[in-house]
Amino acid sequence: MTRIVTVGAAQMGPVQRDHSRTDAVTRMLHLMREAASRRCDLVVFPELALTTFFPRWFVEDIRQADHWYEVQMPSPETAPLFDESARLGIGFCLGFAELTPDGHRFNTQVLVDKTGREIARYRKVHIPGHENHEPDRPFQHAERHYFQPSMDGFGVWNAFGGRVGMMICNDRRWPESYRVMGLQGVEMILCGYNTPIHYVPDPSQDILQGFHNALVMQSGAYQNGTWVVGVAKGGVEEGVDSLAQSMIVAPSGQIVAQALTTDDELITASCDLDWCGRYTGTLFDFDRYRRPEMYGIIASQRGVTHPDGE
Ligand code: CDV
Repeated sequence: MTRIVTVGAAQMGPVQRDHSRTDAVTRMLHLMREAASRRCDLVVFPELALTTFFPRWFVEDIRQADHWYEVQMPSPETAPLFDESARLGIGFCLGFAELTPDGHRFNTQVLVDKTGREIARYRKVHIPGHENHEPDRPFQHAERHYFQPSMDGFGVWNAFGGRVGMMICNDRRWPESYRVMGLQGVEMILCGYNTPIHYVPDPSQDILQGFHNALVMQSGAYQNGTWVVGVAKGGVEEGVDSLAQSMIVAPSGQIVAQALTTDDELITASCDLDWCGRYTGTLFDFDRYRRPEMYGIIASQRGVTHPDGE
């Protein structure tokens, strides 16, 4: 029996500062219903989907930013997503800022099954940007001020008839993210993102944002024999233009669906999870061909050491 998961990548256009959570949820409900009408098993929303990308502003006293975080999931504002998921019989994955009861702040994605029940929670591992206010920037990317990195790492869960993993935005640029999930037999990785097109530390990368986005997800998919679902919050949000180009990538590395707009848009693909085995059972038969004894420094060393010891 084939194992087909029909997945929807529910790209969102901008969520402006004065848009409420209810505004965002209303848009997501619309996308979810469209996904259900296209027979999706699962619909994936972007990183920090409920609010604007608030790390673009710096506030010294982080408690003044508490209103951007969710202290419960579901909450009265987000419950309609869980209720509609159960009513329609469709799972979903949602990115949000999480403030835990003991005061920890994470950039989080939740995976919910077709009955509206939480399966898993993933907290972002690679936190990009800066810790302190950098007033010379045209806009901030202070994720390192607002979020602590996950201590749990990359999990893989039995869900939707296969093995599903999650990562968030900057995680997709790091080969280790995919490999840690690949070594747990992942078959589909779900990834929301907010990627400003202007990369302040090196603007020469601006024109390459779309290329780099595809490059990392296509190579990660191929090298680990997995489906990858990348979902943007794109368009001009509070004056900052962000990459759209949401895509669904096959284990072959081929893009099978890609968003055309920079706004709310659903793209779908029927993903044969058994296709993963064509890669993980041949070229990338990890057990047969990997040489972990040669890769020790990947797990033991953080930065670069040069051959001359500098
Ligand atoms: N939200 C993100 O993690 N954004 C980052 C930064 C570096 C733009 C990204 O990798 O796309």
